Amino acid sequence: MTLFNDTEIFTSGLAGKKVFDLPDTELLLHDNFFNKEESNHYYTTLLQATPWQKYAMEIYDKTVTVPRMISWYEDNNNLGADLKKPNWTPELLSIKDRVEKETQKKFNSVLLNLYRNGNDGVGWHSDREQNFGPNAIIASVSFGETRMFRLRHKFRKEIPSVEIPLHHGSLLLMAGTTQSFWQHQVPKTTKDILPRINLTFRKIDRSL
Ligand SMILES: O=C(O)CCC(=O)C(=O)O
Repeated sequence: MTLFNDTEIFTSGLAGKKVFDLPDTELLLHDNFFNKEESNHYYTTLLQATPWQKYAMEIYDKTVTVPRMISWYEDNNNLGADLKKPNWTPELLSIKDRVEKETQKKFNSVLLNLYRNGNDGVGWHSDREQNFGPNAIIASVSFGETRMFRLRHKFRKEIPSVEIPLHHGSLLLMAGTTQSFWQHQVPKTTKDILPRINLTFRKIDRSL
């Protein structure tokens, strides 16, 4: 099946790599990291085959269901016997392999987010958890609808926020001190849009 061939529903962005010249961050965007055919294949397969779940978190004594669906995969030998996660699918393993070859880094887990429409998003946060270790490297792959990825410096309010459109098939690398100094979000939008899937590959050290 050929997807999106006639419609160009999912633009694939401009070719090439972009390194952002911003303080306290190492940020690299690789548009068209996956070509359109690969991206369409991964999009369709992940949309259908992923065990998407609602996720609720405690915020100020209230339980709030986040406006997106999620799924988490992690190497079973990292997790311990009582915490089994779904096994990595062939598609996830091949995406991980490409990302690892490009970054020369090894990842042992991935968080998948499904933004079903413009009502889904993620608020300002940093990916800063103890078991990521200092200066965590996060490799973020996007398939589907282009969504805006915003970054703001946590401490230097004079630095304008940055808006990066994350296109179908793109890879965004966040490294160095990014998670210590910057926050990011994917804002909701009133536009009538199609779903987007985002995968953030991480290295978790459960002994930390
Ligand atoms: O969807 C994205 O591009 C960002 C996802 C994100 O911020 C996260 O998973 O922590």
